[in-house]
Amino acid sequence: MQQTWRWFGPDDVVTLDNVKQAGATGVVSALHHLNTGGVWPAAEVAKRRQTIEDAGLVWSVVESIGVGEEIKTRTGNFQEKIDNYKQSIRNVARAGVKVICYNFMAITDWTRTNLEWKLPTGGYALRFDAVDFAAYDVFVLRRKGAAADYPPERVAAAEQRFKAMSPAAIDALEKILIDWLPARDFVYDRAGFLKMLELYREIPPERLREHLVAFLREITPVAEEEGALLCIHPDDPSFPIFGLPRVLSNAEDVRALFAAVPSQACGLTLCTGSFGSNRRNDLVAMAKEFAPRVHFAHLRNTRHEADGSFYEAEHLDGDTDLIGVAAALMREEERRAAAGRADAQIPMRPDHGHLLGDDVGKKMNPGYSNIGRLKGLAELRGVMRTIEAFRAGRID
Ligand code: DNO
Repeated sequence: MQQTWRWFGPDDVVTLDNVKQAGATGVVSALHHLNTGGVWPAAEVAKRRQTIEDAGLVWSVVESIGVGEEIKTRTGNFQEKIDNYKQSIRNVARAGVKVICYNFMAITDWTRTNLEWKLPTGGYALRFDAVDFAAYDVFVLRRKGAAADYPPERVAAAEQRFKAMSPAAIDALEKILIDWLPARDFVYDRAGFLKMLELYREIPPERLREHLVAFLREITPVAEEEGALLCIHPDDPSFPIFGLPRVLSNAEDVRALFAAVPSQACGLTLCTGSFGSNRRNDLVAMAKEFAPRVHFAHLRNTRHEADGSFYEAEHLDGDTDLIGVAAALMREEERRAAAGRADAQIPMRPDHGHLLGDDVGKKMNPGYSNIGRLKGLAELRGVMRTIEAFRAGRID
């Protein structure tokens, strides 16, 4: 697999130099400052590409061109936004960046309750605490009908938790849940968030899926014309939150999408961490089944707890068998190479990393530390090299 690394642009404190030192060759980047629904101008795309190439790297993947709420809800100026999206696809593809990742999560992007959860080793991880989440949803946000979405014992635990929280702790939790950048290119306050939740009450999952398919039927032909590969990123977590509809949380969702839009240009970002947040997902089986249409892989791990919480574990030490996933994707690469396909190499990136060592206290994007990701990539590189050696018969 091609080893890539997410870089948020010139303001990212983890520099392109760091990317090279980590041994990645490809960069995953987006024009975050332009992710408000307009066209990404060709000149801006060219500028980002030049910056990456000047550092001796290649811009391999766009992650992400943001999909506005108008497109997901099919309200307001959604058609204009779809047209802009098409032009952005053309502009990035013509600049040579052919893999385009996006997601279709209503309002939110990946959601955690704690961005610096102390691990037994002393490093810090991202964590989703099911009780904190319910405490916010039921007792702070007071979303209509929220309590009915949780088992009664979780609501009871959440009430206790809420009663013990200081106003500052509540503010901190709220900031993490509805108002932070840049995993999302947008922020909400409580009133704005509740308003969006109301809008989505009218949109059950089947409707949201129809909206996704309608969107893809418009943009996939553009990607085909440009030789680009679209790859949807799964819902994170891969179960409903805030009562919002979900459309890409498990194998059935992927099957339904692939059947509705049967083009090779309409593919998947296999994010093992996002799908892995739902214990029912078998990532090795999913990697095998969907491999022909996996255009990009995010490799990270999760560890589940009895009460529904999970945290982001060591790359090789969570509940997901990342060695099995890597082996499945590498088999797919062999098949593609044998068929002479141009996309024989699947770009992968070590997704998220723990906050470790000298990185602690630096202003890094949560999950996007230097040392933690470097460690994740190094471990995954070791896995890939070992699989290669084994398959080449150099070891038995
Ligand atoms: C989390 C990321 C996601 C991802 C988007 C893709 O770290 O994998 O934020 O970039 O969901 O659109």
